[in-house]
Amino acid sequence: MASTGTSEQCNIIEETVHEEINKRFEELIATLPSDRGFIAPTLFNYQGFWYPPISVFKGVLLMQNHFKARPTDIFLTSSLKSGTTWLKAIMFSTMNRFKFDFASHPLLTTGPHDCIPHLAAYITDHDVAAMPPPRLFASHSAYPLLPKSVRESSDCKIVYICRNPKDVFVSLYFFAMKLRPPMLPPISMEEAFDLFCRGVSEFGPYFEHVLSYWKASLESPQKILLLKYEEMRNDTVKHVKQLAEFLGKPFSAEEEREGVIEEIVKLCSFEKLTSLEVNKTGKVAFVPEILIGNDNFFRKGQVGDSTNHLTPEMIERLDKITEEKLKGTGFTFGESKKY
Ligand code: PAP
Repeated sequence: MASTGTSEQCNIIEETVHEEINKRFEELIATLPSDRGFIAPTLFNYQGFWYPPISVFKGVLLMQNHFKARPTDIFLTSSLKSGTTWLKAIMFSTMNRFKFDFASHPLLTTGPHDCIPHLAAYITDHDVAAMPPPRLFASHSAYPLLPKSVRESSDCKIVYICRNPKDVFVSLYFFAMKLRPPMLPPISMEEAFDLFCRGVSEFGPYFEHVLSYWKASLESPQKILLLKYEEMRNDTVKHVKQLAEFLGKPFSAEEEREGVIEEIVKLCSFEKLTSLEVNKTGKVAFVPEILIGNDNFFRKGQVGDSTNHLTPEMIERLDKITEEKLKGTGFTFGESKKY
């Protein structure tokens, strides 16, 4: 892939860099601990977190070594199945509310995942330096694995969303059942649950992922906003307002009077997004070789669905792990009024 400018103007990844990363990737993979994945046949533990050996992992290496943060950058970060799709829609429509009207909004014809790219996938074949500010990116990487320039920037913003681990597990299991290649041996819910409890799941361990952002948010509250899926479900308007303020784009009194926040909430609601053709039949390619139907990112969108799928023993085991992991951290997962 050819560069289209000087390194100052453009940081599209050069072919030689791809070759170097491929070499490093092959060397790394041979040395990393591995285990079973929910979706991928094998996961590799890189810097304490589990990655599938696909181009996203290579993208993480590219992102860590070649991405240069700018003060205006905004990151949406999350572990899998914590509310990324929903927050992408909310963040995109909040940040771009002066550009688009609700009757012809891009979200009516574009899936949320195509509105905010995942940096590790996107950086492999896009010129991220050419993107106009503010650049919005998503990442499933835990905080310590974000590029150094992002962690060290005192200006760029990070919004992290987390969710109750029981619902994350159930959501992830059903997602994996749809996306796991049919040639792989099946994985039962019990096997997957055991892996999750041992901390093995794509981009996990889940608790360490959440706590990495929790700790960072305590150190830099002006830089990192931690949102909880359940609390957002309880009062979405309040959280969209909080998000806009955090991102430096507060709603004016006039916007509030005109119901702009409610419009955003309605546009991004589970009901609205799932009614759209693009989210029923459209597909997203995070990396060129993998096309995923947008419908896979919407299932029930409920809080507490895990109680319909987990046995009392599973709930007890995961509750106990949650208690142990969170002990002394000051962090608690969100709760729902309807839970
Ligand atoms: P990802 O990590 O693969 O991007 P992510 O969007 O984080 O997935 O999580 C998907 C979950 O969010 C699904 O939960 P469920 O399996 O328990 O149903 C999905 O239904 C839910 N979700 C997607 N869009 C919305 C929305 N607009 N409002 C509320 N929940 C949503």
